[in-house]
Amino acid sequence: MKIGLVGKPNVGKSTFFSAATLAKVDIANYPFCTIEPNVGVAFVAARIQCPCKDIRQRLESEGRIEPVSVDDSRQGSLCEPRTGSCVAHRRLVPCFLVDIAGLVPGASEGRGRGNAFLADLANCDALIQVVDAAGTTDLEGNPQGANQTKEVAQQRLVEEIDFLGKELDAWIAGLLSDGWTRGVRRVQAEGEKGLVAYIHEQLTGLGSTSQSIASSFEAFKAEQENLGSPWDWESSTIASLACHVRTALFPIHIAANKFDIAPSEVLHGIATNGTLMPCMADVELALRRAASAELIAYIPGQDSFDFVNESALTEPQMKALNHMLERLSSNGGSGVSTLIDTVLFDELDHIVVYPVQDETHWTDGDGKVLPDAFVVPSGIQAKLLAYKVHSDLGDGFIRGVDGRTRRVVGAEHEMSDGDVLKIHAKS
Ligand SMILES: Nc1nc2c(ncn2[C@@H]2O[C@H](COP(=O)(O)OP(=O)(O)OP(=O)(O)O)[C@@H](O)[C@H]2O)c(=O)[nH]1
Ligand SMILES: [Mg+2]
Repeated sequence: MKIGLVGKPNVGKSTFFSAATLAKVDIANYPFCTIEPNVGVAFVAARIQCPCKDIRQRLESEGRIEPVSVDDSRQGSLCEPRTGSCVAHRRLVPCFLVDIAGLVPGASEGRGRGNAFLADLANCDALIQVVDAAGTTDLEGNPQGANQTKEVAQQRLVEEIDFLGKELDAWIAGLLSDGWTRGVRRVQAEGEKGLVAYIHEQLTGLGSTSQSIASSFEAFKAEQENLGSPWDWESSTIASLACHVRTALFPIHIAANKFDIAPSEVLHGIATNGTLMPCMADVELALRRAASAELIAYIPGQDSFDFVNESALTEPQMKALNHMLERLSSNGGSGVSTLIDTVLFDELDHIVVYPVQDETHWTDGDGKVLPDAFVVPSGIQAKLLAYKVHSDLGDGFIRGVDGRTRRVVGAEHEMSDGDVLKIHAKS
């Protein structure tokens, strides 16, 4: 799973990226932690508690282990995650983030990083546009002073959101226009179906599916009057088609950043086709750093934190942290990890499942408890999950066994959030 961070200069993309990917060293044991400078791993808490909670309950009820002691640093967790971590049965799973710089006017015409920039976007499963909700910068990112009025901030915000949409629209319109005559010829042979197939083929690199193209084509048609035949379409008609296709292919979620200095009610009436979340990326970054230094105990996503080492704090540090505590509680959290969580689990509709080799003890071949947590589309079929674990497991799939119910399940069994599955395969 890969989420791209995009936005005009100086809005806080890199701050958001650093904050979201800064994990305490003991959980950052991800093999790809530094793949490229702008690619990192954010650890997101699974929504359902780790199944190691079920194991603990069983063992406790059978009197085989003691209840959790107060000094247990893992607060009861028994699993052995290969990546991420688990404390108090809060299992952290990896999600890739990419800091994509280079949104400039005219990217679709090759300005700035041009097509390389757009190709970076196309490689992501979802996009988060970081915007300056405080209106302190213009479209090129030049500072315009703090303390902007709500009207000015809103006007800049709308302009900013439109700007990315228009660049993407122009790029897609370009891809469609490139072979338009070829597409139109298919209409003569196959009717409208041929045109839809052409659009789908032109845009497969962007993750288009025939279904998403067909439905955005319907929405486009419903909006147009006297459409006429495609060989007569003006470039504005193709642009409108591109816009419909873009909203289907690239829902854009918005991190309304710098919310700490934004005028009140700035987000009222702002329309988007994805999630809109107030964010304070620099607050999140400061808190994660303080947590890494073991000055505070902070769980990303929460609206407060505890001081753990007050005597180590200087007076200015104490003051700054108290100020951030206030901001956190008045905004209901910094928004950073809440937005990633919402995009991953709600917008992209993913779940976390746990493949194991031993359906009784929920271990792998080496006896490790629940070592793997896979982030997969909700309802994924057992056999497809097997392919994600290993292609041999998919090819040789015989049956699965649900770890909780011990029921045998077939290749088409649909997985739910928090499921534990043993896969039997021919070797
Ligand atoms: N007040 C406030 N400032 C922020 C916040 N997040 C980032 N900033 C500041 O915004 C400025 C730009 O942040 P960057 O993260 O470098 O922005 P960017 O979008 O990566 O900029 P480019 O890489 O130039 O495109 C820095 O001075 C940050 O400290 C926030 O939540 N609140
Ligand atoms: Mg940057």
